[in-house]
Amino acid sequence: MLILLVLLSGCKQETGVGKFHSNFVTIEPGTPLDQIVEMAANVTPSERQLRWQELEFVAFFHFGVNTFTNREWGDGTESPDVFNPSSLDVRQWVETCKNAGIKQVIITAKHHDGFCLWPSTYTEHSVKNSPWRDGHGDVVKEVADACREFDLGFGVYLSPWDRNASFYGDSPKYNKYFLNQLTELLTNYGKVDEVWFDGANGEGPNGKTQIYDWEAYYSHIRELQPEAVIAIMGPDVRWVGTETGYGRETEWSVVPADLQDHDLIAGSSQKDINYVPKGDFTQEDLGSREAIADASALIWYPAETDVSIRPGWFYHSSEDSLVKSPEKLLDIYFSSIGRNGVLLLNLPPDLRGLIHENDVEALYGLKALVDKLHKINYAANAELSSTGENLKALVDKDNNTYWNIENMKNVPILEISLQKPELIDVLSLQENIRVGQRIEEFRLEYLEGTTWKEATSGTTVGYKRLLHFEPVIARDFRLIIESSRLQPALCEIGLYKHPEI
Ligand code: FUL
Repeated sequence: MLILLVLLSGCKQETGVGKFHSNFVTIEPGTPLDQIVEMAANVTPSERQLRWQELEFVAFFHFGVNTFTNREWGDGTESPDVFNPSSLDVRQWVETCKNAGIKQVIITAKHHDGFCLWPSTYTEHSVKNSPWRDGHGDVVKEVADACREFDLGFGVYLSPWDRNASFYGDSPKYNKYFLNQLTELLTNYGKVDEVWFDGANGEGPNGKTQIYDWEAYYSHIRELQPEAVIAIMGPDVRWVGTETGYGRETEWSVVPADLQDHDLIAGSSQKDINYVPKGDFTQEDLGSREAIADASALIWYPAETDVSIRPGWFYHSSEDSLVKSPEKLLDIYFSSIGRNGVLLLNLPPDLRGLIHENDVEALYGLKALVDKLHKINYAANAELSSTGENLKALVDKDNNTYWNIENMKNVPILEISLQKPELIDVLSLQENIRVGQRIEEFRLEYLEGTTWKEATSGTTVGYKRLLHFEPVIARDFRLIIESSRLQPALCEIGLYKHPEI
């Protein structure tokens, strides 16, 4: 396990607190729990994980033969003839994302049907044999180019499960094929920021069993695109465990290393379209003191929360009226980005090869709500007081700086006195994860007359925590960090009005 961890992580960095940290730690049997907790508090993201986390909001484009056959899972027998978008405009996809505040996109270069959106030399099942642009088109290239033009990150989804490759199940041969496809994707399209391997496999009991050479895939990616994160069936980014857009209220980015187990991930992955995943990934608690007590190693393995803007992952005209509303998307925003996750929102291009008007409208509606939410941070002009140092860091919009409470003996309390009483119903907190994820329990109170009353409370913070609570009108607030693994490094605080009020 250790060798694997070193190969996958390879990260040591110096943080603001002057200690060397890394994104994994091994634990000797018999280590007392308080020491394990301290070790957990010092696990930090690798540079590539940090960059990814700070994106906050990324998009999926599910596009391929399924778009034209009106299916969710193709079986690999589709003729490339069906792939024929009438007016594909990838710039429209990427520009829409840019306008909506999305920072990176991931294209389904190959879904389970094995059809490649780039003209792979290793298969005939690709755009090169489609009527689209007389077989001279390359969707992957267009997406990569548009990402560069609009300054967005670029990622590829490459399905390990391939229902078209006749040699799928002939493990060495398919592994070689898969590596060749990775080589094409990772060398011909400039910088790649995320490689997404899903865990789905619908082969029945008599189906083909493919033994994937994950280690070879990972070292190949590290060699060709060292800055790319490898997600889901990969070491850098963890699937949150549902496809609803709702993450855990208690979300630790430091978890036991065995959560990287491929069988575990695949076992809890989607088995068919109507399957509700029920594996360990859906458990409520992955990283609490109890959850890490028996771990032999801990890793920084943060959650990505994926969901589609429509019921399906691929475009179906029958779902044009079922696009999620801006209000629903905002709720998802609170429950993904606001629960220490990165939101991966799927926008499936339609038969024309465009993001449908209804999806664009919903997405722009979300953007307007998010902008309205963040318009005034009432904490920014408030008087902040506490015994800690560098309080200004809490409202400087810089995730590198933080409220330094290293020498504080008692429970940290931050008092926030607004300029005048305001209606407040949203709390935003961020930890400087370069130092580690540490907060276990916090409470926000407001002063009513001479009595402090609870406005809201929570457990983990991590990169970001957003809480929407019953509105209160008050001038004085206080944040109490009731429990923390080592000194917390809170870097930002926000008090806002919910945009729907
Ligand atoms: C799953 C796949 O089976 C779905 O079709 C979709 O691509 C989703 C994001 O991942 O594993």
